[in-house]
Parts: sequence; structure tokens; C-alpha cells
Amino acid sequence: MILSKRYQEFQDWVRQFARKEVAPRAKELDKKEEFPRDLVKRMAELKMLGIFIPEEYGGAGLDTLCYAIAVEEVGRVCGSTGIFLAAHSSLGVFPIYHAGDEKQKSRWLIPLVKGEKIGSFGLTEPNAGSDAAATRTTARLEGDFYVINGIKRFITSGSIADIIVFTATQDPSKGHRGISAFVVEKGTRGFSYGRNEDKLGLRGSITSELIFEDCRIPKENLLGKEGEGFKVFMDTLDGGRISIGALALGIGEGALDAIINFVQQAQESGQPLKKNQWIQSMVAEIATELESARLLVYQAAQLKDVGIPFIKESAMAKYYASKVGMKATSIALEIFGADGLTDEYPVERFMRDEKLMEIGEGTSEIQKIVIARQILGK
Ligand code: COS
Repeated sequence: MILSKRYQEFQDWVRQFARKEVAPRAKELDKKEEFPRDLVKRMAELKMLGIFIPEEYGGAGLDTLCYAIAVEEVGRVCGSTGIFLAAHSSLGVFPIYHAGDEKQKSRWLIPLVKGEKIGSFGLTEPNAGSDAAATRTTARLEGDFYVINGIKRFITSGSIADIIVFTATQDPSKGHRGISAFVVEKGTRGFSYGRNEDKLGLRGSITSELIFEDCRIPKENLLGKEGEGFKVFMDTLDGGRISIGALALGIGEGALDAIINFVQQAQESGQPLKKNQWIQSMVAEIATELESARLLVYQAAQLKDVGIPFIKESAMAKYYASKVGMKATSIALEIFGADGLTDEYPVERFMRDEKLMEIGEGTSEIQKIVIARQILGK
């Protein structure tokens, strides 16, 4: 896709940052399951933690397309750093920008955008994953406080987050209309972190349990209105899926970059591997499908930027980019052969990281439900 000069310049800039500063850390972050605090600080300095947030709140004042390009380029070299950027921005920052009042924005949004605080999003529970309306975490109003009880699972950046937006129900019999959105801050009594997951991929990103035991949060921590939390979270996920699509695309492109490098140099029967017709066919297929995924991701971003509904398009972007990204990483492993299974090359990491793109922020099956409902009605 041809980007206008403004976006091309942004893409060049963020690509330079990713290649120079993120790529050299990627293998080590994965190996040591190390969260990249130094890179978070650096991204904050570069105003990358609030790319689409207006300057008045400390953001870069750019748009969703720039944000998608940034996640794509970071993901192209390091999935773990990419998922931090996506989760912090789309899931930590966005719901406060979208549903918070001015007081809440100055209290939470500005420090998140400046990188002084880390944000996170608590929706999933042990028994409420794809069926997000099945939330069992409860909120009971007692005077000026909500008393929260429940457990959240698989929360990106959970145990390192300072500000967490989460859902709880005030009346399970009301289904999604009983759910409200709240904010809890690190250190609140009754709020603690459970275990960090030992994951297949994105191992430099933290995924944790959040535990609420008679946790009292002030009434002012309600985000939006009572009973409207499900909608806040669905709107958040609609945008989040653009960034996961971008990340899935970036990881797939990372695999294609590795293939191109490898087949230029590797030899087969005295010939460069790139002369092999099967290799050529695979490279052509992957490159075409990744380009199509890029069109879907950028289209969803542009629709969001101009205020046109994009629910279907963001679900399509995530569904398709993670599917072709997974194909690209699998073919990369086939082309590399036994070399690809070792940590000498990044392709096994890309494949492990990409698998999570088909699951997080709504599985591929959920994306198909979202797309079908937009086309056929519920
Ligand atoms: N965007 C905005 N609003 C949405 C929406 C979307 N994508 N999907 C549903 N809504 C709204 C509906 O418009 C409806 O609002 P009203 O009550 O005003 O009519 C409300 O939410 C309930 O919609 P619905 O009845 O369709 O919800 P369901 O319980 O059937 O669930 C799915 C819908 C399955 C799509 C939802 O539960 C979902 O997205 N699940 C996946 C959750 C997920 O991605 N988890 C990943 C972990 S979080 S990182």
C-alpha cells in the first residue's frame, strides 16, 4: 500500500528505532523472560506510549494509522515489546481516554501516556474468556466505595501495572447490562497479583492473575456509567484488534525478512536457495498474503481515524493478519529446516509469538462471530 509522505516518514523513523534499539534485545528478552523496562522508558521519551492521544494529555497527537505502523514495526523485530506497546496503548490508555472524565484523565491518562505508570486491562476470568459477559467478579456499592471480589486471568502486564481498568458485575442476572468498568491502582488494599504465566511465546511480556478480596475502591474509580462497562470494553477491544492485527502482521513480516536473508545466502546443490522454485512460490504466497493483511490493518485504522464504524474491519484485520502471520512463520521454519528450530535464528521465536496472536484479544473463532454478526445481524 502506498503511504503518503507523512506516514512514510513516520514508518522510516519507527523502523530505525525498532531495528537499532529493539531488535538487539529481542532474543535475550525471550530467553530470560525479561520485561523490557529500559525500552518502555525509551518509548515514553519518544512519545510512543500515547501515539494517538492528543498533545494536551501528553500524547504525540498522531492517529491510529501511525500507531498501527509503530506496533507493526516493533513487532517485526520483537513480539514481546510489540505486545507491551499494544496492550499499554489500546487496553490501558484507550478506555480512560474514551470513557474517563477530565479528572480521571488528568489522574490516570497523563501518567500512562508519559510512561510514568504502566497500564493494563482486566476482562478475562477463569470462567469468562470468549464469553466476556459471563464476568463473575462482583462490585457492591457500600457508601462511597465499591467492594470488589473476584479473579482475573491472563492479564497482559498484570503484575507490573500501576493502573488497571477492569470489569465487574453489580448484578449477574442482568448479563452484560450489569457490568461496569472500574479502575484500580497498584497498592490498593485487597488487590493483589497471583502467578505470572509461563507462556509459549511473548515471553518478555508479563501475563498475570489479578486477585480482588474485599478490595475497596472509591466511587470516583467508576469509568463511565454503571452498567455500561461491557460497552466500554467492547469499544476498547474493537480498537485493540487493530493493534493485534498490526502486531501479527509485523511478526509475519519479521519471518519473511528472515526467509529473504536466509535464501539469499544458503546454497542447495551449488545453487543459491532462492533459485529453488518451491522457495520462490512460498515467498510469493507469503508476501502477497501479508500485503493483503496490511491493507486490512491500515484500512481498519483509517476508518477509526475518520470516525466510520470499523467493528467488522478490525475483526477482519486481526483474524486475517494472525492467520497469514502464522502461515508465514510456519513456512519460515520449513525453509530453515533444522536450523530454524534452533535459537541461532529468530524464526522459532516468531512462530511461538505469532501463535498468541490467534488467541489474545478474542480468538479467531470470536473474530469470525463478530464479522458474521456485522454482515448477517445477530
Ligand atoms: N463493539 C461495540 N459494541 C459491541 C460489540 C463490539 N464489537 N459487540 C457487542 N457490542 C455491544 C452490543 O451492541 C450490545 O449492546 P446493547 O446491549 O446496547 O444492544 C452489547 O454489546 C451486547 O452485545 P451481544 O449481545 O452481541 O454480546 P454477547 O454477549 O453475545 O458477546 C462477543 C459478544 C462474543 C462478541 C463478546 O463477548 C466478545 O467480544 N468476546 C470476546 C472477548 C475477548 O476478546 N476477550 C479477549 C480478552 S480481553 S484482552
